[in-house]
Amino acid sequence: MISTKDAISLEEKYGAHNYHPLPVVLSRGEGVYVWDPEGNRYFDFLSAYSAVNQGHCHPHIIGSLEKQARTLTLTSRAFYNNVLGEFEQKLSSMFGFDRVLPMNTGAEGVETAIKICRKWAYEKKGIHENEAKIIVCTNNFHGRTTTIISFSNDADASKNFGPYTPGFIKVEYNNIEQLDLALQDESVAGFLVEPIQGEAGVMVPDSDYLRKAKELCKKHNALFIADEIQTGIARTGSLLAVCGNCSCEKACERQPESYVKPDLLILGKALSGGVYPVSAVLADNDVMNVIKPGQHGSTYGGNPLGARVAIAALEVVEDEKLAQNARKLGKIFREEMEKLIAETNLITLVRGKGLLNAIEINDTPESDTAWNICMKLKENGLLAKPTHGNIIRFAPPLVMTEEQLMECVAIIRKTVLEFEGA
Ligand code: IF1
Repeated sequence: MISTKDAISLEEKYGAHNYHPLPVVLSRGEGVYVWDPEGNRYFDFLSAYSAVNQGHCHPHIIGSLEKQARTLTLTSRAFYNNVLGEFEQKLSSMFGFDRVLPMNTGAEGVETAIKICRKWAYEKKGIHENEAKIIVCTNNFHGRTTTIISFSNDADASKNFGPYTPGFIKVEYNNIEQLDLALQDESVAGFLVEPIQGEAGVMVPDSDYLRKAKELCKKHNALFIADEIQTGIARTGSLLAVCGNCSCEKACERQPESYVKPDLLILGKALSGGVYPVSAVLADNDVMNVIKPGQHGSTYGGNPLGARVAIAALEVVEDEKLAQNARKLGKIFREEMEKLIAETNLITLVRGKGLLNAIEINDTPESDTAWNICMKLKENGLLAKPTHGNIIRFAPPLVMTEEQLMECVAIIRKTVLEFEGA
């Protein structure tokens, strides 16, 4: 097998340099573990940015993939296929929406939601053609297309990729007054929001923010659009982050009072357990039915292989009660980090929900301290990545056991205390 050194130098020589990875090469994965070519084992504390919630190479998902791959992979939507309907039914009933529009990547899901929202605004709300605006939040991350980066305020994501797509207004995240003000504009079609901002450093809004935002949207006849690509599929201790404090496997079975139902829900990443790109937009009839034949689609969107994989990935979430596990382990993890914070000056805080957490390192965003800690964590057998310089995101697969989590806590503890002593 190719060595770590050779694999890295091939990428360095032949790949576009659009990433700055931690210098570790992964050649195998199983559950919460990944291995490098030299056979070193690591706990995966990134889970491919929450795509691998079900753990690496989950046997049920891979079994479904193998079987379907030998049977039928792609038909295009020029014809029906015998798996898509089953997938759409499963997704609709699990998340409580009338209809599903399947795509592939997260960014395509976001683009789809934007298109549906605009079309709804012209055809249902009566906004004048080409005047619809969508409200977004500061420090958002919704993907990499030219339209999506048009409303990013991260210079790396947007600078020199213009001209930018018009039609977006920015308000401060977690600021309900600013949202209220922006919604006064009658040409506003919707509000696009991450229920917890991932890339921004796992920013959890006030507990009533989403509910109030939804109420304001309703009052002003604008669509509440939740990007749950990263937060959805059990990551935050609920099936969706908008499920609030309920951890059952269906939205919204048990605690309707804690649920903030979006008008448009965007899913991706763990919808397919990190096995094959599948994203989807969910909506009820009054919104989804603005899309008519020929008006939107994708060659691969809704293909039988992806649909079969996604059905299996959702079954794993239900069968293994991943939302409940994420909730339980997340609580333990933050408690353990609080204990560590009491012992060290290197970490200033821990925040998050379920198993989407981050710690802040006591140094400037320009420093390389968080990066160096991640390098030490790697040497000690745990993989995590810094974000925004001094924040480290911790998001292990949700199939982790409490015993494994405590082993990881011990690695983090040892690494941080050693680092501080050095
Ligand atoms: C990369 C971040 C995470 C997302 C939300 C849409 C998308 C994403 C809320 C687009 C994607 C990824 C993409 C990945 C890094 C990663 C990320 F740090 F950049 F922000 F997860 F935290 N909405 N997030 O988080 O989905 O088109 O990529 O399938 O390398 O850019 P995609």
